[in-house]
Amino acid sequence: MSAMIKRSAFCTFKQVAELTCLHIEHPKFCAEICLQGAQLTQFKHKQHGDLLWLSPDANYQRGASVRGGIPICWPWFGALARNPSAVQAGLPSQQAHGFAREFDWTLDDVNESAHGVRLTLSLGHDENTLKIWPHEFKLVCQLELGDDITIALTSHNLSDTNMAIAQALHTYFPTPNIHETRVLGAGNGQYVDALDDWQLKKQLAGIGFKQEVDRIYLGNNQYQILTPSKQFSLTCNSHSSVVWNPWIKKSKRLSGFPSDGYKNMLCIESANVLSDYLQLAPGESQTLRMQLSCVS
Ligand code: TA6
Repeated sequence: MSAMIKRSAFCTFKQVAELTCLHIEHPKFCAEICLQGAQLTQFKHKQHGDLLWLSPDANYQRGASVRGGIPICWPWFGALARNPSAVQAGLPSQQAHGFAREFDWTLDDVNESAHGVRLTLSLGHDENTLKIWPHEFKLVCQLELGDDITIALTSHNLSDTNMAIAQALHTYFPTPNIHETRVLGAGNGQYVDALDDWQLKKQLAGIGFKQEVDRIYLGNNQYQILTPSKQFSLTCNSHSSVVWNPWIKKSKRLSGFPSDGYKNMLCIESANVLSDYLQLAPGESQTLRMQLSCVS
């Protein structure tokens, strides 16, 4: 890995507290990716500014995702018990959002140009992952960073049994004021309300924020996120997504999260969750793709 970075024009390794991160200084943007979880934690475009929110209280510690950026939730989403039975597969109760975000990934490739930087990182099974999840797999994350952020997360089933996976790219967006932020693109769709006994409900028009929101939207929603300072576009190829803001009470009990942090962030998560989970036959692969742009 270090030979690759030695040849790089824009990338250097940096130690941030307990984590090894790749720092990218490109003419178009600067960014930070932690090897732990292949987590893009910071992305600042030279014209558009920050496309991601990073908590001012974020901890860079082993075994837990950094609060902000784009944590990768895999091979289950949220509480294991809330996943489809095929995904639970009789596993004992474990940490929320799976284990991929808690392990160091390998940096396999760095491809640089005047347009941007394409990084490829991977995580494979080993004795530690097999203790948690008894499947042989390879997970490959390709990040294309330039004027936009494009992520392709490919799950490979290397085992001789079927594999059921739920996943999410848990993207934290910045906003100067959550009270004046709206999300379009889910209108007339259905969602499961994780805060109201997981009931199925109908979304009418745009999503506003006046209380905690924790919803799983069904369908291939192409989102527009309208904040007082910027407008983002988020597209993906899956048929489920999550919209979350912790609001006042939950903000107080989240790790690495300031008590008033809810005012300046929202999560829109490109996902394969609930009925949209992945089923991979032996040898099969599937890719979750998302693209995040700042459109004004
Ligand atoms: O995506 C929404 C959610 O499932 C919330 O319920 C909340 O738990 C959030 O993820 C953050 O989870 P984390 O484990 O990263 O603190």
